[in-house]
Amino acid sequence: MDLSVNLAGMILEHPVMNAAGTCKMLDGLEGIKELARSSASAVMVGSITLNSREGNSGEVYYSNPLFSLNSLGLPNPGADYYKKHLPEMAATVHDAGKFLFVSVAGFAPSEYAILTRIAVGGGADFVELNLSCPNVWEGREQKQIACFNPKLVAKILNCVSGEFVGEDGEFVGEDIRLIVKLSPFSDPGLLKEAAAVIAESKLVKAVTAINTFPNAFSFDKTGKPRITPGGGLAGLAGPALKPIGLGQVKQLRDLLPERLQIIGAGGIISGQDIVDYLRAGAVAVQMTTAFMDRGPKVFSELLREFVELKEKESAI
Ligand code: RRO
Repeated sequence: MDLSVNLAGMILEHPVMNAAGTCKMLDGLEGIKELARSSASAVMVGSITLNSREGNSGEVYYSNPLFSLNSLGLPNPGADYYKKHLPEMAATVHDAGKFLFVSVAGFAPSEYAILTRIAVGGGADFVELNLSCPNVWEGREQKQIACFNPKLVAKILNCVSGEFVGEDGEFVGEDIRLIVKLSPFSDPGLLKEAAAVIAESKLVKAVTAINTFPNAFSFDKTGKPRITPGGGLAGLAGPALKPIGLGQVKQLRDLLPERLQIIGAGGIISGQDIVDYLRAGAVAVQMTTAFMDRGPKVFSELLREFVELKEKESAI
């Protein structure tokens, strides 16, 4: 069965891949090499930052069958590591017939621009701007989540576009495949504003909806927060996030021009979840919690379920 997907002109074998936050290194259990051997149609690396980051400490991940919580805090070895290793990462992924996505997270608009340039230079086929990281804390201060500030989103997109201007001042970034990743918006009016800003950018080809729901909280049986950093506040994902994710995809499909595609994420643990996200308006899907909990075999397992459902559908 042909499951191929045209994402911004690139033909993915099928719509299923890992989400950002699950693969940062070349080697290791959840490294690029492992993902290149999996059945995912593309490999997402990142989010990466300019400076290396250890990430948050203590309990940073929890999951149960209903939801997951994380406060990883953007751990990654920083731009120098990726400058050195992205070409090999790209070759590994390309040799496996897959595409390389790199998620970048800046602490200023200029950092998004620099990181995008590094990702493209290293061979990334797609660059995902993470405008929605909920878990960066400086003491009790939580870093602003960029996507909730449309003016900041515009600044970041302008800054990244500015990186792709030729000597004569003309735009030379037509071939850059930029994706922006958003948080779930509880205010439909604000989502409309953010969508309008994104639609104005020539660089953006797709939107990933959604990142985790910020600042969720859970106690363990003894009354202790399940997550240590941020006083226990953490990004919520897993099955509980699916109806919210579907709602965001549906709204974005109505708000965005047709040329902007949508990648769905949030609570995908079965083939039916993939069908539902595609029905809501996504062209591809990403997984975090299911991959974290079940490992790389999750891609072949979900694909099998997805194909079975498609076959039943076409038999009707
Ligand atoms: O690293 C994290 O804690 C993290 C990131 Br950057 C993100 O975008 N979303 C998330 O749930 N966790």
